[in-house]
Amino acid sequence: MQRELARQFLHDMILAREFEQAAADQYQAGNIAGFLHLYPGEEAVAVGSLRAADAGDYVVSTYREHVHALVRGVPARAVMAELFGKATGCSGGYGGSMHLFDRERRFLGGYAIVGETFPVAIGVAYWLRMNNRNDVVYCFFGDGAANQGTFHESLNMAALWKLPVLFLCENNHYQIGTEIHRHTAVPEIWRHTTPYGIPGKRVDGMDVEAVYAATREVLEFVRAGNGPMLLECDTYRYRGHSMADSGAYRSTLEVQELMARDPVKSFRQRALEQGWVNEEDLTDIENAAQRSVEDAVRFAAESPEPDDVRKDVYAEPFHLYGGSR
Ligand SMILES: Cc1ncc(C[n+]2csc(CCOP(=O)(O)OP(=O)(O)O)c2C)c(N)n1
Ligand SMILES: [Mg+2]
Repeated sequence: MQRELARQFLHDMILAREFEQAAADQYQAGNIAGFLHLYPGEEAVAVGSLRAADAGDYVVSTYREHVHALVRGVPARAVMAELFGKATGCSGGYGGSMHLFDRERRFLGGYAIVGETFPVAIGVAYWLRMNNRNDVVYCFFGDGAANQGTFHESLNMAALWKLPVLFLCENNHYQIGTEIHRHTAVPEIWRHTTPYGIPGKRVDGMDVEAVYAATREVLEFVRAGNGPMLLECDTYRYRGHSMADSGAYRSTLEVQELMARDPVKSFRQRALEQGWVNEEDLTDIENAAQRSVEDAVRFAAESPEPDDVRKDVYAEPFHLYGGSR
């Protein structure tokens, strides 16, 4: 592993952990409304997979997407301001936590509906194929989403048309409070692509290096025109499903066991042992992450709210305003 890449992983994962903690604090302080789904525990998935992407690749994500956006390069300020519903947010303050969007970075959302990402991703991939483009579409989804009809419909079409999609499953073993063996008959999600002739693979999602290596392999396959592939990342979320959920349906022992495999702490340790960083470097990375998140919160708090709720609403004015617009 190159030193630079190791530092990048550390930077991203430490920033992610810091950002999500600040988001939780701001939610509790009443500065963020609606639902808020946080990512601690799953950092190695977003960082390992997205750091393997090219700048031209597209990303379609779920409602647990703050860290995907950050790793893709959306500034922390723009993400936090969106969480606050401010005009300076990456979706102009109209989307909030579940609807981050950044056209320039090809980050196409942020979707609140479970399974909504699949048709969007294959639509983009179809366009790429029609235009002979070599880019790949990342389609993030959770273990629970694998039971939606859209998953199977999209797999079928993606296979038929050999679409350049990386179906990336973040298997955190829970669909809100329902554990995977209670919601999915065959809990190995990577095997669900078999009837469609799509290869699948599983990787330890708590290990950023493993996720990075597996993603590179999958991308190579997809970019070569072989059609889609699925990568299942075995991971865990440390917090509840959203801020409204304490996660009390899980045993303390289970949470403790997974906490002992913390992807941020374990890679931190490994990077030290390998001599990729020293304690001083780590302090610098941690301080920089803290400063950047504090700055993002300040920026979000001081930013104005959107001033026109009708902006970007595409509807017949007659129905909305009685024809008197
Ligand atoms: C179509 C649809 N049904 C139900 C919901 C309510 N809901 C929100 S998140 C969620 C669980 C999804 O679990 P999973 O796909 O494993 O993702 P995770 O939250 O674990 O990342 C459900 C059922 C929804 N948003 N959309
Ligand atoms: Mg899940």
